[in-house]
Amino acid sequence: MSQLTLGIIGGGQLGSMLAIAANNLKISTVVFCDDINAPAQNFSNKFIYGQYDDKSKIDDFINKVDVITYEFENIPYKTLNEINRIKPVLPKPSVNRIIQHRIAEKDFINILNIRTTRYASIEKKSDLNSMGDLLPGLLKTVTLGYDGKGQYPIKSLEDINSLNIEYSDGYILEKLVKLKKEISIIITRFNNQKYEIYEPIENIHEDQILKHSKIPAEISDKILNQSKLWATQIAEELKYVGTLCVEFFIDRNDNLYVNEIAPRVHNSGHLTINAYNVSQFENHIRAVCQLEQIPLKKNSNAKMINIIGDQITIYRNKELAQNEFFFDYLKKEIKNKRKMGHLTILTD
Ligand code: AIR
Repeated sequence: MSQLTLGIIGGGQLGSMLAIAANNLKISTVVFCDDINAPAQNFSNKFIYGQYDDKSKIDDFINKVDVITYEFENIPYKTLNEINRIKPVLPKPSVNRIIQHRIAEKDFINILNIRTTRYASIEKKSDLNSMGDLLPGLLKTVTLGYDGKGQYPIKSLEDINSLNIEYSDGYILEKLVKLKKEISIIITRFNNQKYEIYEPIENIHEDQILKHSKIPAEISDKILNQSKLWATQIAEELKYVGTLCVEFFIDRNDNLYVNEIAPRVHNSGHLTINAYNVSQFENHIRAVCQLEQIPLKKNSNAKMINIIGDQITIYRNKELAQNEFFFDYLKKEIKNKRKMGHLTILTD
């Protein structure tokens, strides 16, 4: 039995599913989170509640673990870096620093000759006046924000007047593509330069929140191969260790664009728990803890439905069919637009 203890920074649903996967591999877990009600404490061996800049809590956490990972890209770089000086943090904090910053992230992708949507940095309101050709677009905070938080659709320059935002926080304006489909690739890179890559997942968003995911994605072979190649190039260039997700747009002319990178396990990959021999979570643990790499095998096609807000109360009382798998995130408070659970349906 392994004696390894994994530290997980962040305690939401992704942390929960990582802790469960670690536990199945006989690895104990300590979750460190700034939310006293963090759901992952229900699945970890230990839980440390503290702010991410609380030195004594950070020291306590470091002392209890051998290797550290994180489940949320919004963890401050400073915290990750400080911890990494003493015990290994994987993926390495410099990866998170690039991806936390939407402009640095897109610049990095473009340097690899991989297409993104067009974008510009917005530092003050007047910067938007000359941005007509990036409209319709999406104005996003450069750092922080997820699930549509800190994002403002802009159809025309008039829309700017009704915005009540602090431009000095730093924004990016991204031109919208004429969207046909969204897909994601989940890839795990191991320390030894080897990969396990899942087939593309097709995603449907509603109100900027992921609603459904399914495999197989209905896409051409060209898009399938290109998306896998780009995700592999990104993971390699970052010298990434662990599971990473690349989200893509496909436009009406079948052009592929990288939307964004998530340096972590990803919501669209929840279906890998039931559809594959090894889930995205288990693969992440295997990579960061340097365990054996197992070739991926799909056992079934699948569809995943995100359960958002008060829909959770319906699912908590729902009788499940044999091919349905429900996961309740056990979040203390039901909030509008909050991801509360998911249901995976194996389709054949
Ligand atoms: N998460 C991370 N990036 C995007 C998402 N959805 C997950 C993480 C994080 C949790 O959402 O697991 O901890 C936060 O959810 P909430 O509902 O507390 O904001």
